[in-house]
Amino acid sequence: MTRVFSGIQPSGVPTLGNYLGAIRNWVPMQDTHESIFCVVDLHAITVWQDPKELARQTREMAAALIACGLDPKRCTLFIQSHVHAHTRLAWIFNCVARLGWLNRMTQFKDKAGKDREAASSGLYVYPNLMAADILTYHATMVPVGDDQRQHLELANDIAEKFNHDYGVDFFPRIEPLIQGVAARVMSLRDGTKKMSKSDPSDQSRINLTDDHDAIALKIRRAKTDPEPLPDHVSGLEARPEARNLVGILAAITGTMPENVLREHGGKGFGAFKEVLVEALVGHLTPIQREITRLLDDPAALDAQLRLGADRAEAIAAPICARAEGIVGFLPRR
Ligand code: AQP
Repeated sequence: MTRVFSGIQPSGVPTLGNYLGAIRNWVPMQDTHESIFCVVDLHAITVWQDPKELARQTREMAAALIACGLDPKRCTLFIQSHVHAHTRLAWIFNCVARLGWLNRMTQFKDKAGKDREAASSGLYVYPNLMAADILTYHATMVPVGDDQRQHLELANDIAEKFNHDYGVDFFPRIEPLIQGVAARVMSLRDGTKKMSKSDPSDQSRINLTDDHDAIALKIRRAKTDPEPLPDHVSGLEARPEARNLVGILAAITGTMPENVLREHGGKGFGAFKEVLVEALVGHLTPIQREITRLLDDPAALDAQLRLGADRAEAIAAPICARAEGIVGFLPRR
């Protein structure tokens, strides 16, 4: 069975972008692939996180993943810092990846912003850790949102260079799996920027935990243009905000944007936004109830994550140890 790996940062509440671009696509994979999913807290601290909040958000993220349909019995679900192979292999990859490769990463440029000198070195080498996350499981398929495509290409470059430099055929090639009409959900305030859990404006995103009123307010305030909706997808060209809202409704109702426009083309945004609010509330309410239920029993949640970490460790540690042997590290006897 193909081994699948993916992760999500506990850097805030999961957004509709995380859900539609990634989490929702992970759920069916549990039945068709050997699936490993991880709350990547090591990645989260590449930008400042309040320690208490990080701990709370890590549990909340794990609860949200289960509430969205990940079943710790059918997949391996764990917290990244609980399995040390990730950081051990990441160090080797820090020494394999070239600075020129990292300099091309657009996520670093976006997140570091204008003051690059002040960014953490962790943020810079983030893609090397991501490569280690995947390759310490010899996973070959990685379901992610479109924003991660460049990092996965880099992971393949690292795997290839490792194999070439040490004359081995050890790390496999990774296939990104970028699925669905909502592979990139955009900010509600700026249709050219992706929706992010750490965007300073809460109005830019729908959080999976937002209640009816919050969703209604954010969607009603979402930036749009003055034109009514077109009848055809070609009419969404150069209208990023309209395209985003149509894409969200299509994804949440399990259809294609052309079908949404067949039904709503010609409407103004006022009426369309009300349809979108109802669809979002209907879809997210059961997930929110389940998150609350799971967080009411943190000991049970932690026990599930501990079992997940044990299972992950059993796969990752031997692969990492073999990589260390290839590099020439003397085993501890
Ligand atoms: N806007 C998005 N549309 C579609 N997919 C998205 N993903 C993130 N944003 C969108 C996908 O969600 C998965 C987990 O992402 P992550 O938490 O590991 O990192 P990220 O891509 O940096 O997500 P955020 O929400 O933007 O977090 P912050 O604000 O902390 O940086 C990935 O598969 C990603 O593609």
